[in-house]
Amino acid sequence: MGKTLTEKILENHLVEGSLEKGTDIAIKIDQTLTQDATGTMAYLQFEAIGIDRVQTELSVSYVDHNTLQTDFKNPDDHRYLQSIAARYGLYFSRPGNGICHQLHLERFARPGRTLLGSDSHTPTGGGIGSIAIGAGGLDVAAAMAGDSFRLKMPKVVSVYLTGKLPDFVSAKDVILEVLRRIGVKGAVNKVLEYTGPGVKTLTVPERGTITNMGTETGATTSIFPSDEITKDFLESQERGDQWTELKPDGDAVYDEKIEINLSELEPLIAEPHSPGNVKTVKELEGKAVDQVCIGSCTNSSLRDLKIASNMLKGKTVNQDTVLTISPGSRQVVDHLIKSGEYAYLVEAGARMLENACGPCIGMGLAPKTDAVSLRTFNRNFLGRSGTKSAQVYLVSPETAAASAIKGKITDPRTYGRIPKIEMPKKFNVNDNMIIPPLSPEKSKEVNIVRGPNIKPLPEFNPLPDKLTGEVLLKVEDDITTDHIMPAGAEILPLRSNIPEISKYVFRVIDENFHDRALEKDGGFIIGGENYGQGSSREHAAIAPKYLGIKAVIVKSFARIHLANLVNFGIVPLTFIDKGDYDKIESEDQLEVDLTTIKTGKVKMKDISKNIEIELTHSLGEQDLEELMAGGKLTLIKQKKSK
Ligand code: MIC
Ligand code: SF4
Repeated sequence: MGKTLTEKILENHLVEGSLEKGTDIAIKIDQTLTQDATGTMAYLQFEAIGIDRVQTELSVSYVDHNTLQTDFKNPDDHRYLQSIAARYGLYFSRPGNGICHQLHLERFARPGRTLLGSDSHTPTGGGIGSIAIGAGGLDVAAAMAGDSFRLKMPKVVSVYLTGKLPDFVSAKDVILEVLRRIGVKGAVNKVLEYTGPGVKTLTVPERGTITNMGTETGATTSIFPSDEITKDFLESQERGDQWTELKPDGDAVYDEKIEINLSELEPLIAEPHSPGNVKTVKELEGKAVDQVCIGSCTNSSLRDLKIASNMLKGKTVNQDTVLTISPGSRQVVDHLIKSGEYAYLVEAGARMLENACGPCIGMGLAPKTDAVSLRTFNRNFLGRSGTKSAQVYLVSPETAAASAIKGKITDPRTYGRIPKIEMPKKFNVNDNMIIPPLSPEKSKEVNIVRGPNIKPLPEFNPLPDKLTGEVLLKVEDDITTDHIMPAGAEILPLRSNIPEISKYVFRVIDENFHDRALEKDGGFIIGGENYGQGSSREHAAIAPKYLGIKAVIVKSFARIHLANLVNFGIVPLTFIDKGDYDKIESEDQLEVDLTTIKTGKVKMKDISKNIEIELTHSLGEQDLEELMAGGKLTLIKQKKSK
């Protein structure tokens, strides 16, 4: 039986288990990436593991999230990260160099390699034919220490592309179409593998846009084959020697198939507050727009900014609309400057921002009260922009540019002149903002620099057999990590300070959560489907654990968050009968008996309602060992001290 590309790469990296779908497997990790907002915690954990040098083929530490420096905290973290990279053998991408995923695609991602990143959009690397997976910082730290990465062997979905994108319709519309069809939990524990004749019509950065935002479907990752187009891209980045052809077998068997005719697509838009709320731009045309933001790891490649600049050439941004541009990398800016296209953006009145995540994660440029903000980004979760009342819509660069000019939601096909863009044969490669690893001898002499905001890691105890306490919060379906542990300019600088950041847990939906959790000495969270979708931030587990959360009991979990809960000793349980969700209320007293957890079943008493409910989980033996020890790090340390 023929194999899919996903199966081929996973098989090459298999350390434990088999290719049987849904079973636990462990794979060897070739490359890792971190960014600053998750990296500080990941490296504190790496230090705690106590390895002298990273064990991977390549590990890169990027700085792109916490670049707004309103006090000492973020720059202190940057210095810490730089010193860690020098000490432990990593590449360090300096602040200002660009967004991790864009940079990794340009400079490091390789066909056929595995990449584990402490950021949920790591699958951008799937655009070049790597198996690139997002994970919590501790899993990335363990991979840097040479451990394999555990996951459920995913099902493989063929996304079969035919045709060719029409003018003004782009890669963003492809992934919005996928989201329109399968929604934000449609690909949990699945890989979206792109196949069919339409694949060859898409360049690597366009493929990266698609695999990047595949994250919003809950997919483990997304991947494109490595073909002649991949070869051209690698050559244009002076990395031609890293190319290898990769494709599925002709008779590969897929678990599911989605067919998309690119020629039939039209501009799409995701409405607030979920990337899964997809409509056609036509349906919303004419709505006044206060802010347009172009950039983020989804849409900040040279191609995307060339389209935007050429559409804005000779025009002025509407007087009632603010346009921001955050390019993906210095390479992108360098090209735009040398070709003169940067000037088109400046002359049109765009506010030119740093090469960083910026407004995507609420790091500056928050929209005004009740604003309509149109963004080329991948997430529009409530409050993420920094303004809770803002209505954020997700669109392509074409739709964004056309709307910025008109000041209202505009179908770019009505724009008129078709912007002709010319892509360079060779990119301007300049790695002078990437500091390479030091030799093992030199690195031993490096001192780690720690600012006062970097607090020691909290320690967690082994779990007791019985968990008791109150339901502190009951929430609905699709609760995101931006609800659990919000980000933004005020909170992100606290990522290396768990006691401080824990004050903001659930802040967007429940202002008193922190105080109540402490007052009640911890307790339980009840949730619906797809709990914890979104970011890889392990702070969404560590901070609740710090506040005494014992178990999270839901209808279903998002993949990365589930792993993070285990990593920090919060018991992730699911209802066997989803109807039981309705029986439990906030403030109920619960008692959860963990003595049978190894059987896969757990009994819970709702003492207030005097009922018994059966729960289950999807954890393997090793997960359970880590969980019951109080978390993965506790277990690693215990094993080391023996
Ligand atoms: C995001 O897009 O939500 C982030 C910020 O990049 C996160 C990582 C983080 O919270 O630091 C992600 O996607 O994993
Ligand atoms: Fe940065 Fe936004 Fe991409 Fe997350 S989604 S890595 S915040 S640009």
